[in-house]
Amino acid sequence: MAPRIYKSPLPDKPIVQRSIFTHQFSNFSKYPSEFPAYIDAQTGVTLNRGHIKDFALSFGYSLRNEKLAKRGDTVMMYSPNSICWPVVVFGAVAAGLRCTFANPASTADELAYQYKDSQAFLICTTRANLNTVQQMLTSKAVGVASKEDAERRIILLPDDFDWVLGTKKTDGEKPISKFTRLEDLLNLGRLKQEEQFQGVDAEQETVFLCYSSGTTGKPKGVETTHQNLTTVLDIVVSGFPPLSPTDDRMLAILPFYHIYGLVKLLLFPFLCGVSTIVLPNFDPVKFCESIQRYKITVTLIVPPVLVVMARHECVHQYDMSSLRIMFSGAAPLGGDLVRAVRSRLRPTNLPPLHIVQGYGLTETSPTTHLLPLLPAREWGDMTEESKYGSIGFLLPNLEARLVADDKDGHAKTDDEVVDAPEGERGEIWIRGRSVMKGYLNNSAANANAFYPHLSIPPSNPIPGSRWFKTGDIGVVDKDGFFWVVDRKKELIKYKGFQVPPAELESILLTHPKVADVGVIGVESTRESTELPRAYIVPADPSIQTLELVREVQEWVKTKVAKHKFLRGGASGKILRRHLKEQALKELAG
Ligand code: 4UW
Repeated sequence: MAPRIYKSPLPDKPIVQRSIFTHQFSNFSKYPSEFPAYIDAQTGVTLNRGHIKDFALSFGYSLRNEKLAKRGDTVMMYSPNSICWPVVVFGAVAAGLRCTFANPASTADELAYQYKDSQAFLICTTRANLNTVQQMLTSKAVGVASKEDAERRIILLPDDFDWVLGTKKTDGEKPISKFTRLEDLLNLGRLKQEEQFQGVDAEQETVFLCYSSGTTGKPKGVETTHQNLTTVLDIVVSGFPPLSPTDDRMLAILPFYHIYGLVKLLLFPFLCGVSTIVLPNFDPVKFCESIQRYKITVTLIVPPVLVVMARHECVHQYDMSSLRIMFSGAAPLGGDLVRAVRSRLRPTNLPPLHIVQGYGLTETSPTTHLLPLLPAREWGDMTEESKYGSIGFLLPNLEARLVADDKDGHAKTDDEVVDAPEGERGEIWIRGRSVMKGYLNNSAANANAFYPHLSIPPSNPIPGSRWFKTGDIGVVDKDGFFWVVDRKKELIKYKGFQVPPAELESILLTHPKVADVGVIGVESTRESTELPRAYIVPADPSIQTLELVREVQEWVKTKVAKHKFLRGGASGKILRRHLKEQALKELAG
């Protein structure tokens, strides 16, 4: 039977063959170079479009000409959000390098895993993260030869870009550093934009390596190519409500190291000529204060931010009237929460505040679906309210299927892949040019993640020709809108961050008092997130379980970044209740 393939209601965009750097700067002359590009929300220090181009090409020049890195090398960025990010990322890309991005809260062990796996050499980091970096580089796992060798790999990012711009108001001396500093690499020369991109194979060349566990196992390097990014940016532009450089400003609280923040907040606004106001993390007061101060119109968030907006008193202490759109993604968003935030933030005398969703994965670069602003577009008699909770329609250049059965991933022929009947649920499969090239050096994970195009030899896959299995269960309604209704894969999402159960389990198994363990996510409607919870079999059965739970919970905190802490109830009471529910379910089944 022919597969049931869903397409976008929007027309396809032409596929381009150019580097992501050329693409990012393709609209450069359309907007004045004095126009603010990235603004530090707390200090107001601003990099305009001209600065970004100038600094990126200068950093790229130094990387190449100071022999810090050669074409194809991987640079790691390990820093909270700051206005240094575009300089580092665009500069590294201009020099023909790959970038990998680490969670700024990563521990030395987590960092070592990614540093080695991505084969990174240079690491750009902040003064605050230096200790962890040095610990990582000199650890057994990485084992650099000497302290000097470790120091040679570090590029220190400025705490304060005022020094770099020469606009620092005090006459104090610049702090002395034994490390190469970003600012020292910004005045040695400048690449000519064109010369860097000869020989870029946009279809095949990997430029970003974000880390995702996919459907199972430990985090893996996701090979995102230039063409994945140029395609996703172009299709997002056509699905996103129109933005105006003069009227719109976007607030970046989502981390740039995660694909959602990276593409939608670091790359996308610059391409559209819109200013991005950068905060290092989410803090309710700073969030509201920044919306008032910079008259933010668009913000991209995760559902737990909306929970805060629905409850925190600070929303009434600041003027939030500039907000036009809040885009939520990375985890499910319920209609009740949308209603609660809308009525709280938006008195009826103001233009509407749209709270809509996007959907995607690290592996799809990321956006595949967006909910349009209704009824701003011509969508018959649909109202915005009727689509609360939907992830919207498929973006152009992509195809989707909802697969009811693929023999648990072992389907070998097209006949063995059964699509869900109309209106029924199935696993979302996606195909198109923005789907990743694959997981880095991991043929087993790639074999699980893709269903091949059977008429094309797997040794030479045409980009976008294979079906990527998302591990999410969805349905499509009569209007062609998609709804994510369940997750088939193991992944746990804590406030939009990935928590791979296999990673936590392998760490927990190294604890001497733990004989066996299983990690799951438990739903918290109050916080609108899942919470990671471990079930432990003690090595010594006579041990006090509650004490062990507490001990293990504290111990995990020394091993992993904050979002992976075990939060899903440590008390015996909660555990017992849950186990009882579990037992009842088993008996009923
Ligand atoms: N509803 C339910 C959703 C949703 C969702 C994601 O960490 P990753 O790999 O990637 C992300 C990407 C988020 C994102 C992408 C594009 C976009 O426009 C946007 O929105 C505004 C957000 O989180 O995790 C991927 C997994 O996260 C879940 C889902 O399980 C998916 O496989 N997920 N978005 N709207 N679940």
